[in-house]
Amino acid sequence: MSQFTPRVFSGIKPSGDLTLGNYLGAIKRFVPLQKTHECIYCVVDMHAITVWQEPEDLHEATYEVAAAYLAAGVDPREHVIFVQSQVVQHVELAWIFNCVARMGWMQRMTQFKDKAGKNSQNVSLGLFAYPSLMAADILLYKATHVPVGEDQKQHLELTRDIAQKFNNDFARSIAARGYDPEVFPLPEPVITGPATKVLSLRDGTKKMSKSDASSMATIYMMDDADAIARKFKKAKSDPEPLPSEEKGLEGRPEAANLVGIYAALADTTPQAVLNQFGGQGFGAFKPALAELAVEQLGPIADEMRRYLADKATLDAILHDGAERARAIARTTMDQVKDVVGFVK
Ligand code: AQP
Repeated sequence: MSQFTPRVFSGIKPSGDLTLGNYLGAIKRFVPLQKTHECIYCVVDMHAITVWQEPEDLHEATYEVAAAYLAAGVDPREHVIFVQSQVVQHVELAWIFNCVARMGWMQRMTQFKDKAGKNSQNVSLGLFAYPSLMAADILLYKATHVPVGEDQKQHLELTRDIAQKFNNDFARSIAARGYDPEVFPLPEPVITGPATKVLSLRDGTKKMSKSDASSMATIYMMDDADAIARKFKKAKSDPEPLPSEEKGLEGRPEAANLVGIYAALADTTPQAVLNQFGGQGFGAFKPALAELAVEQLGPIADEMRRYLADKATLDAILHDGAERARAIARTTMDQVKDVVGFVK
């Protein structure tokens, strides 16, 4: 039996309006985990500033992420919702992890390479160190499970490497101080379901992203019915009808993406979607998909607007969450500092 309590941690950056990718890849999947795990969901504002954010936009987007967690059905009484910058221990642990992680590990991170592009000498040091802060976010709470989209898989592997190296490097100190056998668990990524990588609606080689310059490529969680219908109508597809077997989606990324989105929204499988729509063209499928998306996202967006109009309630929920997060974070940091050899 593991020495660690099953605990879920995940976070979203307030770096723009939330997308259907954030919803299906992360937020929607946060909700059922509440039945089986203690859950901690964070608005990771310190990650957001690794690239430039207008302060007013960051401020509003922070509330938007919190509102999305609540509107989707996360219960802040039973579980924890908080803002990363309100719990100072994240940076403390991240610094220690900067001294555990190796340069070579960080240089392999494909998200850094993608985001830095040809500009790698001119991006922030924070963008390079991002995965070390992410490891701190997760391990501060000794989380065992992390629901994320596919794009975060490599960062999760790095988190495990950092946890393992910390446990090994300090094994003697850990044993001597009675924290046996390990300080950190090796957290498992939870990457499940038919929409772990929602693609841009305009380019089947790119993921849907908050920071995409084209709003037509992206369905936002707070888009109205007209915008959703228009964007799906214009979404890139192909001239073939939908196949009746999943295998027929191979080599058709745009078609597979739209079927995956439908399946995730309807809580079913791509094969079940093809059982219903196989043989039909996109002229019939896209309006059905838009209707389903409006039906699912509409009530959540209404609830988000209700929360966003009542910042006092959001602040109260976030302050309470930060207080509860801090209590766990302090215990971990007392242990970590002791193990590292810092004087109390
Ligand atoms: N397209 C996607 N499909 C499935 N899951 C996705 N996620 C993001 N995009 C997709 C998941 O959403 C969670 C929060 O992500 P994040 O805000 O921390 O960072 P990100 O992955 O970099 O998201 P964006 O939308 O692309 O933001 P920007 O443009 O600011 O970088 C994660 O679990 C992620 O996997």
